[in-house]
Amino acid sequence: MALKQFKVLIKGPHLPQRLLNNVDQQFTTYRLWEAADPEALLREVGPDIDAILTSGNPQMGASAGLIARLPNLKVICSNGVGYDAIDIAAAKARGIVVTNTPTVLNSCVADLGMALLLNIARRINEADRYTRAGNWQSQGRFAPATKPGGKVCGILGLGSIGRELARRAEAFDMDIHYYNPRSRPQVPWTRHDSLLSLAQQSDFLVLTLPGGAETHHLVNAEVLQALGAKGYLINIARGSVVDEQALIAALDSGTIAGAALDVFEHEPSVPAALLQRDNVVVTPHIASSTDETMQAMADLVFENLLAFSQGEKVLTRVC
Ligand code: 8YV
Repeated sequence: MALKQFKVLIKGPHLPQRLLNNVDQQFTTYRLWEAADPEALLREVGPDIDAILTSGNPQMGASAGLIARLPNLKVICSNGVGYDAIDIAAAKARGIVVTNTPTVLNSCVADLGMALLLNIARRINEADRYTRAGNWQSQGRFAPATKPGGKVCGILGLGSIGRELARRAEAFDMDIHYYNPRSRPQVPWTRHDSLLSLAQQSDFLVLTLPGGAETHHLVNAEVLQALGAKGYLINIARGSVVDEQALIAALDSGTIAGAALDVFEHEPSVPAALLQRDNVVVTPHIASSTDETMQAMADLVFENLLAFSQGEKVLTRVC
């Protein structure tokens, strides 16, 4: 098929400009979110769409409803490793290929996870505010924080990102524990048979598992209770994995010591109760957001789309 005959529906604006430029140059593209009447656009061009370009961002993905509107859809190419916002069952039912961007973002996501752990442990954001407010002069030394070295870093989900996180935590002299549905015999870390057991023994519980129905609210009030009053929760996975109201209640009651969060249940909306606390660090879903990794992800998405459009094997296939 001539490249320009290959029609791509771009789901939303949360995509690197580099990727948008490449796709616009090679294919015929339609920007669903820019359409004055998206429904009219889907009626007009939906039958001819070959591909959806989207991302792992919870606001993007590809719903079963959208997939159903595109009878000629052949491939969904996503910018991101997580594909919980894409209806995989609907895609599989139609034999639609889905691609994502694993591996290229592992180190950046793990870097942010370690940075969030160090930040909440050493209360860096709080110390920054303390200093800027002139409190060092007026109130004296900033109160001591917590030493990560020698503490237990509990990793929920020992996939490729979880293993990168473990390597970083080991470099800070932390004791690595993990819970994963499948044990990883080749790793020298302590495996737990349940999330509750992991939470009970963790000082820092880091979430690196996929989002989706199977992990929805996996971290609930019981798990937070097990993490305990000296425990910290770090989430670089998906907001959906944590019962956010239970987390707020646990912070209110001192059930846990604090939290550092890069993802949220209803992002970009973040509950005010999480923004008004010194013992909560928040970042706006930036774990993979470095120039280098954004470029690598954008190029991988484009290579997948180009390969598919040329009848070649895609590089990183989900289904
Ligand atoms: C992506 C992510 O950058 O990879 C994922 O699943 O959540 C992020 O790393 C984001 O989905 C792109 O918008």
